[in-house]
Amino acid sequence: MSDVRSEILLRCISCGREFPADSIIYFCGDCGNLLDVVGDIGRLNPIELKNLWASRKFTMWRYRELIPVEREPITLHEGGTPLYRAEKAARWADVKNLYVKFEGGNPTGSFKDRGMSVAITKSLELGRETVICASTGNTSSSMAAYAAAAGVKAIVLVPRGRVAAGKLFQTMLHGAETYTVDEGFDTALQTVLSSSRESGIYILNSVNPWRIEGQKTLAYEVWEVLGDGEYVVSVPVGNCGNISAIWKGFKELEMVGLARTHPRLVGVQAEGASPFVDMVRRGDERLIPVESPRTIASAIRIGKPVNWLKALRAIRESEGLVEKVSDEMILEAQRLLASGEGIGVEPASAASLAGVKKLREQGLLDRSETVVCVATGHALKDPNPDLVPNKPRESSYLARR
Ligand code: AN7
Repeated sequence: MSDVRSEILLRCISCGREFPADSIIYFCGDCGNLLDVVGDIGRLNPIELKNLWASRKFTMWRYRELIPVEREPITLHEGGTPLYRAEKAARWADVKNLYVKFEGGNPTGSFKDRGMSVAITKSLELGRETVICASTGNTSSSMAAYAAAAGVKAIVLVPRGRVAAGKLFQTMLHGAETYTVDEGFDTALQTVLSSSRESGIYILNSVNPWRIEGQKTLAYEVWEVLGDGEYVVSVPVGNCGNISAIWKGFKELEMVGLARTHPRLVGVQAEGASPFVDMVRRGDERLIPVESPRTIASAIRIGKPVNWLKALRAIRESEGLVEKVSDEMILEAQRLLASGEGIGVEPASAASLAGVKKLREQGLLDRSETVVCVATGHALKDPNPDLVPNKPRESSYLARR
């Protein structure tokens, strides 16, 4: 079947100005807003697509008709992650059905691998030999691994002393040239954006619209199992990229004619880093940055999410909801998933489940709902034995038990 590659372009999400797909830009030259990758997907045949996808192995590249790259992709077998039924978590959050989409099952242990597979492939198409990102740790781990696979040089900026051990280790092990900033993620990203304006080094943060093209495939995978959208998808929110990507995926399923409806999206932030949730609740379109974001969930310790406008549309268009949760509730959800379900996730990832419970407690979500919680990263990313009450005991106690 033909695909959408020939008519691909970049379009400003605000003023609609269009740019050729091979432009190396992240923001509209006119109004400064973000860009979307768009293609004429309406003319694809939904039945043919469905059969083709089902005939391929379960990685995100089974959806390649909707992933606009030209060359053979750089892949480490990303996507195709498990969707677990989680009954104890459903009882804990007080909803009828609950599933966990376990993105920790990706090659470097987070959902970022979906986006990096596409973005690194695009880097090669565009002839970029060096890539750069700012990161709270998962983006840098993923970029470092995919850059290694592609033979491209990786440069990383991370907040000093505030990146989880597993992530910093991965970033270094995969060979990224790593720099630290004294401030948080938001400053690191500003530094990347301004340094790249001078150097021309290709940015692989989620301002890069090709990242979104990979991450949207999570929606296709959930849809393949659960079908049309009579459910809620809960997503931890930091820089607002992933929830925007997942929404793009669900919308495209409708545009292609594969789905008749779409799920409602729920965006969850940590209480100490909740500029997006606060804006949605105020009902305006003015993101007020949080100067010193605080939360145990270091992955989403972000005060100035760049993709907020895309994410706002995801919540509004899907008739979704937002919620913010305490660190205590995040850790409780993490322990429940790990010791009740056998699903090990990092704290930021547990925010999606904690948010569902809190929405239920407040009566904002119905008990009859089917919910998919996106568990964005693996427990081993952020090991912290001090936070687990279950401590090892000396072996002589074994005889007395
Ligand atoms: C586990 O790695 O921003 O809302 O630099 O690692 O798309 O930012 C990580 C984000 C959720 C939030 N869960 O996603 C980074 C980074 C985990 C994450 C998010 C992140 P976005």
